[in-house]
Amino acid sequence: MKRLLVTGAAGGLGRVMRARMARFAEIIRVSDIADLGVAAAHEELVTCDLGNSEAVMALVDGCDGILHLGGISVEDKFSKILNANLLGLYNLYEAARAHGMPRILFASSNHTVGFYRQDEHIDATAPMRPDGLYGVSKCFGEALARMYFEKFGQETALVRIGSCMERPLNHRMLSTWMSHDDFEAMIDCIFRAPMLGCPVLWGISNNDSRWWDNSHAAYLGWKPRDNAEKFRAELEATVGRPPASSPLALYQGGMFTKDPIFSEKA
Ligand code: NAI
Ligand code: 15L
Repeated sequence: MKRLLVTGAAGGLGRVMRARMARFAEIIRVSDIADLGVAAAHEELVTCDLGNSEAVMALVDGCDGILHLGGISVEDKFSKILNANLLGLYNLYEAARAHGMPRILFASSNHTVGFYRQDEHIDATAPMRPDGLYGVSKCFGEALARMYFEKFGQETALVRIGSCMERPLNHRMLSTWMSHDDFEAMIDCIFRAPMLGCPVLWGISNNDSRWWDNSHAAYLGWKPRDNAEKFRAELEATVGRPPASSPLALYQGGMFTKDPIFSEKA
């Protein structure tokens, strides 16, 4: 690619991936509403609110691919989710439609299916069961992307990320964890694939105790190499197992299932 856009580049995952993106394109356009620091030689920095349609139109202009990590990433007030994850996504897809439909990787979330129990194994055809307004916003994002694919041919990978971080932090993440290396390899497969379409992909490493089946996406050639199991002994010795009645042990979305609807007044 000539130019890859990375949104949410000041965030937790964005900072890690920003540092790994140089090999993917000649120019990396990094964007966020928050401070992006100093540009590397191969980078363009653009501060932008995803909720601002004109700014997003300019942001996408000239890009051949979009790694869309930007947005509200946990349960929050609906007004914040509405601006970044609903309006922001609409703005992104309208901008992509106006600028040659660059392929998009949309960072969706396991919280689209958070109310499945941990003893259920599901694939990409399972009905959505979001565990909060954040999860609902990712369901909206997936539906929006699907509509732009059916109507216009806009390709998107809908990546339902489990827990992408340095290491799993609790027992639930022995199932949901995805290593940074495996995510980078997935990004590579998604942007290199001759034909992508609009698949739902589960963003997890090759964890022994996984709940989600990615076999429908074998055509992408993504083979996650890491396995959260290597952290099990250490986690059980330090954090321990949650009680069997805890949402952390019951639901795929863990504690997100217990989040309240946050008041706009607070
Ligand atoms: P994060 O919250 O650390 O980063 C998100 C970034 O989006 C922040 O830098 C924030 O400033 C930016 N942002 C928020 N509102 C914005 C707006 N209106 N305009 C422009 N930028 C805005 O989240 P993280 O962990 O880096 O996740 C990245 C993406 O991956 C998010 O979309 C999240 O929902 C998704 N995801 C992440 C998972 C993980 O394990 N890290 C798991 C599942 C999904
Ligand atoms: C998410 O969707 C969040 O963005 C992230 O912060 C993690 O909490 C992750 O899910 C998870 O479920 O572990």
